[in-house]
Amino acid sequence: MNNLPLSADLIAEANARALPALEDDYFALARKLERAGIAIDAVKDRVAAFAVAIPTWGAGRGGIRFARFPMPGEPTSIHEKLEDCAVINQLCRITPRVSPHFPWDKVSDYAALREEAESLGLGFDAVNSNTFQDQPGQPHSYATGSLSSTHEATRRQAIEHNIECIEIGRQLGSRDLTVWVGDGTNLPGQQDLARSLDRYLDAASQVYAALPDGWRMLLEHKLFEPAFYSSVISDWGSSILAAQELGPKAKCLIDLGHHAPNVNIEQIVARLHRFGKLGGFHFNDSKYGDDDLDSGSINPHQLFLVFNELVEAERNPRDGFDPAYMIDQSHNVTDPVESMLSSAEAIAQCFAKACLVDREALRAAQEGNDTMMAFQALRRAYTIDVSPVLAMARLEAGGAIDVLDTYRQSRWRERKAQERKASGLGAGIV
Ligand code: RM4
Ligand code: MN
Ligand code: MN
Repeated sequence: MNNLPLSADLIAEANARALPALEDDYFALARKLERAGIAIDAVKDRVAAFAVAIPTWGAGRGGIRFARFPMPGEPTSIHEKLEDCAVINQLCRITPRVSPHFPWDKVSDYAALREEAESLGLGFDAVNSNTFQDQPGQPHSYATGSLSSTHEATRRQAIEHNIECIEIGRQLGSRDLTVWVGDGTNLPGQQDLARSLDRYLDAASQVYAALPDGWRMLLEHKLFEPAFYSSVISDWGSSILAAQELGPKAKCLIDLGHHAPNVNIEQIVARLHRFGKLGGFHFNDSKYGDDDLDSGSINPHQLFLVFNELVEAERNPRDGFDPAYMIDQSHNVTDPVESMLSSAEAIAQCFAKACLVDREALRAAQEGNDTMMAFQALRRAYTIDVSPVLAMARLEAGGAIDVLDTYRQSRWRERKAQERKASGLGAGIV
């Protein structure tokens, strides 16, 4: 970790200016929590141990089906993306791992990439395969499916790509393969709905068979897009059935944006955990569909309720509960570094609030059917401003008290705009 991109002096100077106000707020909150029998340092320790991975593809400006608006200084290679991810982690200290996507992040030497990341203070999280796009020169198209394709050769190509991702992940130090397929149909009758699932299961089991010891295969479901009539792994029901059929190394991954409107996602969390199948999370927020908006920007209360279930799950672990947490967002008009700093903060806030829930009071109210007091147990925790705990944990870990202000002072993006080549205008997610 000898290559951190921002000047330590800049962070230290910004922290020195912000420290008196932080100490004031921290000790006021400590007194408030003490009255409720909570030791603030214990909460701070839990926050300090919390981590959420960042996606390499979130470091660049995203795009929609209609356009992409590049920003000067955005990264255009995996190396520049790692640099930006290192800036994020240097400031917030809760994003020490990066989740790569292949073939987008392909390089010729993965041992060197791992070293490069380590020198930036970063490790690698889940590897993501991509069989939802065709790549130049690819022999078989995924236009009508990948792991569930009706063509044997196309299925084989998709299986081989996933196995290649595992091999790359092994070199990078990952231990999870996340598989999201866009497979599905766009018109009723296009495919036999039962047979396409059979084909998916058969192909996925061949990927599963290639998992090294200690690895997991995370199945990510998504209701629609790119398939608009039916998706093969459309919901948590399909996902858990597939994971159960594949075996113990297969788990389900919940992306917050991949559900029907108004679905009770926190209940899905509890259900998947009950069956030992909750393997990972993609955090983002949405108003309409898979909007990939910044975490906590639309429905922070839902995020808190999700963490409430995750903290419950931590207290009652099943099947080695150890979910892979990741941010999965598309930053279309903001500086992606700023969006991810703000999102990591929103996510950690909800985690910290969930840690503040008086579990005994909640349980007693639930057992006694005291509906209002059960809700109040959650409400009391949700309304506490935990930002001083987060800031103190960051400061002690070497990060910045005010992440966004320090980032702006560093003039990182302006400096990179002078050095980096311009990115393309093309539409799409990368
Ligand atoms: C999908 C899904 C996947 C991500 C791609 C880029 O909607 O969320 O996790 O790999 O987008
Ligand atoms: Mn996702
Ligand atoms: Mn998505």
